[in-house]
Amino acid sequence: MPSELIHEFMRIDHLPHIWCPGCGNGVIMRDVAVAIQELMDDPEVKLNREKVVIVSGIGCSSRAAGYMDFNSIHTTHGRAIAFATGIKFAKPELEVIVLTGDGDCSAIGGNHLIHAARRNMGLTVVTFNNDIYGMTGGQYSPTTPAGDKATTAPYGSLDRPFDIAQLAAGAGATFTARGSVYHVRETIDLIKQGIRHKGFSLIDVYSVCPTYYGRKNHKGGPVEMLRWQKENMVPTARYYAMSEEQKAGKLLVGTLTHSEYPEYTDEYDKLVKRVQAEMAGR
Ligand SMILES: Cc1ncc(C[n+]2csc(CCOP(=O)(O)OP(=O)(O)O)c2C)c(N)n1
Ligand code: SF4
Repeated sequence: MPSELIHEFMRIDHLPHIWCPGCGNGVIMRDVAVAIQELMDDPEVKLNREKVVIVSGIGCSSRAAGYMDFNSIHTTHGRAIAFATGIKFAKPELEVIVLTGDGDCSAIGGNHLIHAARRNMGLTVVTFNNDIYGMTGGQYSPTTPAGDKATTAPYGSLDRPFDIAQLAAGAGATFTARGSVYHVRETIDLIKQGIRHKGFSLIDVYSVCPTYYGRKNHKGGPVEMLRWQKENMVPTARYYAMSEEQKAGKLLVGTLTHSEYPEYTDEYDKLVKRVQAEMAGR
């Protein structure tokens, strides 16, 4: 991260951070900071930093909320979206951004995820998806690929993994996208689109955890894990120019679904006004 950005957006007194060398979390945290900065500088948007709230749960990735110098809250494991929903309800004018791990948002927090998506709550969720529980020692998570190893699956996981973006889209999210720590520029742009989208948006960012997922599954170090993303994840323009054969086994980096539907706090406000008018007319 350039030093101006560190001084502008980081709580220097919270450093050094806890992340392992080669972890993807710092890259995604920077993507979020750059996305915010670019939206603050964009004359069409003029995002007000004072209106940005960053909410996280618990996990290595969730530490980002503590390191970022915004109105931020580091909550409890699995409850980031629940806290964020409460904040958005209390002050709908705030731009509420959730930073969450794959375990945090799709295991213990799975119900909060699907119901916030179903309601189309005006939140932007950025998942730091490293396919494992990093903080607690490498247990498998709902995104661990079937057959891959984890502390709790020493012979390989039997479970079929979730595609978090598909899960959110199926539950009603109106903007879903996939990014990666290799595809920095694309991921920043997707986060910006998610913040600008009115309604529930989720950007599933594929991260790397060399310490647990990489080591247990012989994926090499951070460089090899990033190389995998470079070779197997394809940005939109190139992806759609590929033949079906070329697309086999490749993952799109870009917008996955985008639709319009009334945002929940707007609808709630209308409901309150309608009921107040009815009561006043009695
Ligand atoms: C209610 C509750 N259950 C379990 C835990 C233990 N715990 C802390 S972090 C974590 C998993 C974190 O995994 P993930 O959300 O994928 O984030 P990562 O550490 O990989 O970034 C667990 C199970 C807890 N703190 N609170
Ligand atoms: S355990 Fe994994 S996710 Fe946690 S800081 Fe280390 S590399 Fe990152």
